[in-house]
Amino acid sequence: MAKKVTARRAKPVAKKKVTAALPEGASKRKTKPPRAKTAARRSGKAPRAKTAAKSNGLDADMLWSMYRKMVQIRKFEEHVWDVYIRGLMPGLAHLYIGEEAVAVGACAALREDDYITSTHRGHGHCLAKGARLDRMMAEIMGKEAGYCRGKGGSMHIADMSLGNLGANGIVGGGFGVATGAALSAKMRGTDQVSLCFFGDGAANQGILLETGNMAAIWNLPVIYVCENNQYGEHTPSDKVTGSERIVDRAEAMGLAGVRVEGADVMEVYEVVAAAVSRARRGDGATFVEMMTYRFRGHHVGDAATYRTAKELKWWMENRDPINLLGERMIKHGIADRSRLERVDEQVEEEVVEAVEFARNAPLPPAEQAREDVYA
Ligand SMILES: Cc1ncc(C[n+]2csc(CCOP(=O)(O)OP(=O)(O)O)c2C)c(N)n1
Ligand SMILES: [Mg+2]
Repeated sequence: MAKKVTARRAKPVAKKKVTAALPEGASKRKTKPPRAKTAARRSGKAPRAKTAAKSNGLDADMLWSMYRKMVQIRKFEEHVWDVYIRGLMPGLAHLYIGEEAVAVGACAALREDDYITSTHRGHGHCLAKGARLDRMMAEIMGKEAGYCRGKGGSMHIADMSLGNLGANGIVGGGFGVATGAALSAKMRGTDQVSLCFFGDGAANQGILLETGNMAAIWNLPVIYVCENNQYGEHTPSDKVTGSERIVDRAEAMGLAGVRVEGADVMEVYEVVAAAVSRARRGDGATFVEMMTYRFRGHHVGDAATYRTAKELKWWMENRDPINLLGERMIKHGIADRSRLERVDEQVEEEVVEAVEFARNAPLPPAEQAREDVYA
């Protein structure tokens, strides 16, 4: 007779310190991520961060640029929500609100000719890699002026000229593309790197093991960035993921691994910049787990009733990446509230213009329906 299995995990993972301010009932899952440098040291071979954005030598221009970009993503998506509610776009969109620091910090560490692969929750990645607001919004509204001539929509925005190899409706669909791009860069003898964004849910797709292993044995210039927002659709990550720390899988694949507080754009930048330098030097791939949280539902039509208002409130009050950076800039005398507000107002105007552009742009003509179809 088969033995009754009582414990879900055969071997308990090492105990983590639980943040005192965590909401009740969330302590099992919402452990405070260790500081990146501690995690890096622990893993032995993970990159050590050494960049201009270190806490005391703050690079003001860079912080302003990261602040502005995060606000741009936030406002763009608030307008996507509005466009959806007004019935101006076909289909759905998965909002990135709350996770902005991951895309912005990571892409700030890349060159324009480096590659990214994105996910179904991809607006933030695309904007952080340099996409234009008007063409993004046009794509979301299915207009010909969009990045994929209105045929891709929210989940398939790509722009090869920016190294954006594409958002992807297939969960885990970026692993093969990003790893292949890294192999291509290596074979062509360039020093380009490739960065793969994916979710905690995607981390359970088998292809991660296959591609991560290839990256390790071929020493590929790739960075795997796991956006652990702690849910895959409506399912809490700990219900479907055997290890509390997804980054622990890195060691098994022979990759360097680091876990990062994903709401801290500077920490994200520092760790990814170190991983990028490592990859460019030919020292191989890195796996970075970013602890983050989405403030909206899985997609625009999801009321997110599977999580508590208290949990959401905690994250919004304590881990809003835009507020965290704004307060830090004020503390260090780089910004004051009125200048931050001016940025918000300017960006709002830019996004409103993009919405108007997209609204007035024509739909693709019917004759184009069969173009760009691979059969
Ligand atoms: C191969 C595949 N399986 C299932 C789905 C349906 N699906 C869409 S999003 C999603 C959850 C993905 O979770 P995660 O990777 O954590 O990303 P998040 O939505 O949290 O950003 C699922 C299961 C899909 N699109 N592709
Ligand atoms: Mg997730």
